Amino acid sequence: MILFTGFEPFGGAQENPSRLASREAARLSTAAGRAAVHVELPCTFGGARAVLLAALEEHRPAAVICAGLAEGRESISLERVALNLMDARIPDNAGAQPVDEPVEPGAPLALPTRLPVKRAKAALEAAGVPVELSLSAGSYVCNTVFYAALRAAPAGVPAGFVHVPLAEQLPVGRQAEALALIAAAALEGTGELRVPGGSEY
Ligand code: PCA
Repeated sequence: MILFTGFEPFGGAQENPSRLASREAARLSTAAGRAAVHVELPCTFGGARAVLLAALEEHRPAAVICAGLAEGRESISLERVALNLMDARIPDNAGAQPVDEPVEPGAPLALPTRLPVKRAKAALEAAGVPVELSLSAGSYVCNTVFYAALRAAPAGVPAGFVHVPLAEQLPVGRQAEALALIAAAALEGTGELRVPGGSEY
């Protein structure tokens, strides 16, 4: 079972493509013989984490692909590092605005993704989907969910975070296809490609 998560709208927006794309990715994966569920997360620091932990408990997934919207980006962003940091630019949907607080006090500052992001990037490129590796998921609710997923998913379960662009930038159908391909790559194993992927800034 694959667990896909996406977010409700936030910051006054009407829609969030991440929830549409992850719902459709669960449908596509299931149709391709890889059972999957989609769970929508509230865009709140406390609630998102609680709903994610409950979903992990309930579904005991073999892979966890969490998605969220990154408005300024033009490609599918495969996040590489989760930070133990909450520093909110705007209040969340419950009005909370943590400043420089840890997601989990006493836990490591940073955790690496448990998705084979370079292999997934190659798969997306082969499918003609614009894709990039990203070193930071920010310090808002998405990063908190990324960090919480890595702390909570049992060892050996691939888990990670993907930022999607606005639907105007990349149609939701293509976003969904990308998320399903990332899950398929993760289920093939966490073995990574030995290719350079760094950026200079
Ligand atoms: N994007 C926000 C939170 C919810 C979402 O879809 C983020 O990048 O933190």
